[in-house]
Amino acid sequence: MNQEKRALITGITGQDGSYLAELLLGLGYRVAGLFRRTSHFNTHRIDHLYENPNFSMYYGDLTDQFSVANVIQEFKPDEIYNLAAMSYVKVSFDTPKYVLETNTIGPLNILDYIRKHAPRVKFYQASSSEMFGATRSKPPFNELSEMRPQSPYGVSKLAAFHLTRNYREGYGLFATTGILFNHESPRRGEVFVTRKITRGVAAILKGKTDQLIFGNLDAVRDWGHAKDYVRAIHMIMQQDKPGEYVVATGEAHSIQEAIEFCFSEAGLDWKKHVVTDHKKHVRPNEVPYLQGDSAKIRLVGWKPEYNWKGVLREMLHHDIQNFETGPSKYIPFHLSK
Ligand code: NDP
Ligand code: GDR
Repeated sequence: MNQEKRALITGITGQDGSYLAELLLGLGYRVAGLFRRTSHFNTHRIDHLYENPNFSMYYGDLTDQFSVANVIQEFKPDEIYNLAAMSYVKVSFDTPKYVLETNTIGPLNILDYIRKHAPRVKFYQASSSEMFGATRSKPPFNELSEMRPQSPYGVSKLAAFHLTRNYREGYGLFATTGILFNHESPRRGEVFVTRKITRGVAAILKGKTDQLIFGNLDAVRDWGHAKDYVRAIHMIMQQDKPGEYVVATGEAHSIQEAIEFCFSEAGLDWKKHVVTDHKKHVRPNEVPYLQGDSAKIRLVGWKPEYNWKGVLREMLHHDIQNFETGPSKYIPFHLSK
């Protein structure tokens, strides 16, 4: 048990923040989350944790140095998990400056605070397979593969990755990072392609729409389950030395394969319902193929429990079951016309 350990999670209201909070509370940690003021409540992924006496929340924003300093001073964490980010690659082309401020200056605000005031605090940075982008390395990609990001999001994450390394090597901080490939779950944001597929199939089954519009169906991703990946995040933080770790299943499949699988699980013919609109959904630069080689973290004991079909099946069943009662009954514009 880690009765005395205190973990601060930024991005607590997101997919990974919610699963990581559950994992750490289960291990006996005291957990605090940094969250933003929003005009609507957006805490549905963590509402069930509020009653836990070991769980607390602090208002703040990663781009606001004062709020970052304040929560670290008040909560006094032993470990900081920086999961907060503007994480939607497509929108990063529309808001590039904002993305760099959140995803790069944000972690810098934490790193520089702990360098000056709390150098024993451990820091985890959420890095991404998007950093590989249009790499000329051969797949599967590992920690040494070339990184050539294809979006402002990828660039912002690569800059934060290097800042984490700089602060580790230059100042001796325990500043560590996981390069996580795509991971999904029933809590995945509705705009990401897997959730769009599973919600879309549920909407078709309920007669709410009959057409789903996608972008590039040929893109290939290595999909795992967020629950498996937060276990990896915690494991990376518990190593004797900080470093860089790829986290991936090693299996790669196209968007079309994911669509075919989900439609056939639901007894539907995808060709009758799926159309592509490249103008609306294709990105200025695409990342065509992502497949990870996670041999390094597997050597220290990590192994995923889910494969891509297991993740998609769980998401599909969740979305079909909760379609009438949950927020899923609202079909955003990009699902229909
Ligand atoms: P989500 O988009 O679900 O969650 C992002 C979180 O960051 C939300 O809680 C959001 O808050 C918060 N956030 C955004 N901007 C700020 C800010 N300025 N200050 C404070 N909080 C902020 O992402 P995931 O949970 O899927 O991913 C977690 C992290 O891992 C992200 O950094 C992402 O880039 C990275 N990553 C994710 C992968 C994946 O496949 N899921 C793969 C590789 C990396 P709010 O609810 O208010 O918007
Ligand atoms: P990604 O995830 O960009 O890999 O980033 P996303 O699910 O958005 O896209 C995956 C691939 O699917 C293609 N695609 C579509 N994508 C969306 N969202 N909607 C569509 O209609 C659609 N049609 C085709 C995309 O072009 C892309 O190739 C995710 C995020 O979680 C990042 O934060 C994280 O860092 C990376 O995964 C690893």
